[in-house]
Amino acid sequence: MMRVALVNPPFSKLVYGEEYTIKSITPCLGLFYLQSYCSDLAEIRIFEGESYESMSHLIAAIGKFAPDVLGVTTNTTTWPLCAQIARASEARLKLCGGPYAAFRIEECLVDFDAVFLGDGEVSLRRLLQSGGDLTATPGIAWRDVDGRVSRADPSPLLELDDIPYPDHEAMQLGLYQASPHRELPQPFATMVTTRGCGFRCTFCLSAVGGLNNGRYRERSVANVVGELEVLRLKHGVRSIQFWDDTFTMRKSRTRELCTALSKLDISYVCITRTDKMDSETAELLAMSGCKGVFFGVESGAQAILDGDHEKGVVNQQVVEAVAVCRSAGIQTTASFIFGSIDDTLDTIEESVGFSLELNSDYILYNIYTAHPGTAGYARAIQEGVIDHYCVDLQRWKGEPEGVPTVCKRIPRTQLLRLKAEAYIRFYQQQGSDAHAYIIETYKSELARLGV
Ligand code: B12
Ligand code: SF4
Repeated sequence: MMRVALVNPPFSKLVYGEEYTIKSITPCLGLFYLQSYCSDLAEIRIFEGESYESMSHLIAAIGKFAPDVLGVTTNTTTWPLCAQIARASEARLKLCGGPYAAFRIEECLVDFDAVFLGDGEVSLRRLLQSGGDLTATPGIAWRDVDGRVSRADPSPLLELDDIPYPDHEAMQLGLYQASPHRELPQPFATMVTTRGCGFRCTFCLSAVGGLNNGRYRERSVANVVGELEVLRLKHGVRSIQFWDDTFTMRKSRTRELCTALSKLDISYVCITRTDKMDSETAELLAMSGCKGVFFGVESGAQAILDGDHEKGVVNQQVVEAVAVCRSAGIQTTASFIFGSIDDTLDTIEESVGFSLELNSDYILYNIYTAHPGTAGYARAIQEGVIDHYCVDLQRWKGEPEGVPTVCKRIPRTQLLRLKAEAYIRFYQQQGSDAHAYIIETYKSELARLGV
């Protein structure tokens, strides 16, 4: 039997910084789905980078397993580590997939033999069945004997109910930790009940044009409940973090799912759009165990929300969505983006002002990254803000994640400053001692930035 190593590189230090201790480590579901779909064909082991002391420990563990096939999941942040893992491996076939690789084929084919485009289950299965024949594998890009990039026909998209549940046993649930903000009862697990989203937000790879062209697909409620029962009865899981892009996409499904969830005695958190939340939905979520909802608000300046992000939401809907959740007893997190192409000091101040009035329980202020494959990335290139960039800490000095800022009017350091100040303002306004450590973290950040 072939041996396959599937690797998720470590990311928390890259994303949250060395000193930042608040982190949520959750299993890489995409790799666990690949494993469950192909486990009869190969010995597949998953390597979660976060659980190793360092990259060299991770690389040594993969080497010890001596895989025939190495598969690495990529995103913009971790790309340099993905390439490093491939270079260090002696596997006969080196494969990559995930959100970065799908849109950076040529770059990935320097260190990898093939790039998997979109959902990987069917493609990986065909590859393993063929004994590693790339020419017999749908849904990939690879270099042919002349070194030219070839693209196979896309894989058919599976019915999600046809994919076996990920192996929760193998996930070693104890390895992972939910975000401590959430106060979710342990043990917890993560799940996706849908894939894709299909709205048109220009910064997002789940949008039209992104992975699987953003196509929205659902698992049946019965299939979801079956997995929840395994988690509850076999693993004693008491809470779930649903990673669906838009958990409440369809009202009738939300009703059906919440009715089923209410019988399971499980607490959960989920993500959705503000225009997919109303008082009925909030009540349904609350009675079925929902403790928290994450909303991508993006900007409090309507002109930026419409122009840069094409979110398709008006800010009054954001206000109402947060309010109905609060009335139903559900905590909310509002996530904002600073530094989109046309953001200015005024629009960011408008956004911060909006966030302070919104009265959400938690807040996230992020700095915009133009991810390859998004409409925002294409626009940034078209308008000459960036060229076709590589993730490169040398080239983009001072850019923490090695990617360039695309904001036309505000440089990165100033965005970092605005972000730290916004966090301090938000949590000072909340006034609770519980948030003192966040305020201190961002005061240190301001000191580091020389303010
Ligand atoms: C859960 C999640 C997280 C979790 C991570 C959990 C984990 N351990 O992986 C947390 C909260 C930590 C997180 C953090 C971040 N995330 Co995130 N996250 C998601 C989310 C919502 C769901 C991922 C998921 O489970 N999908 C379901 C599985 C089934 O799909 P999949 O992962 O794509 O895998 C399939 C295929 O892509 C393919 N495949 C993937 N890898 C491989 C490898 C091989 C070898 C093969 C054959 C196939 C294959 O096969 C899989 C099965 O079909 C996605 C959005 C989305 N809908 O995908 C964003 C997403 C992946 N995140 C994104 C981003 C930007 C981030 C952050 C950078 C944000 C930040 N600044 O903090 C960080 C970076 C984290 C990191 N790993 O580096 C972007 C990535 C864009 C990009 N090009 O990088 C996404 C796509 C959001 C978006 N819509 O734009 N994230
Ligand atoms: S609604 Fe959310 S998941 Fe869907 S395209 Fe927009 S940002 Fe992405």
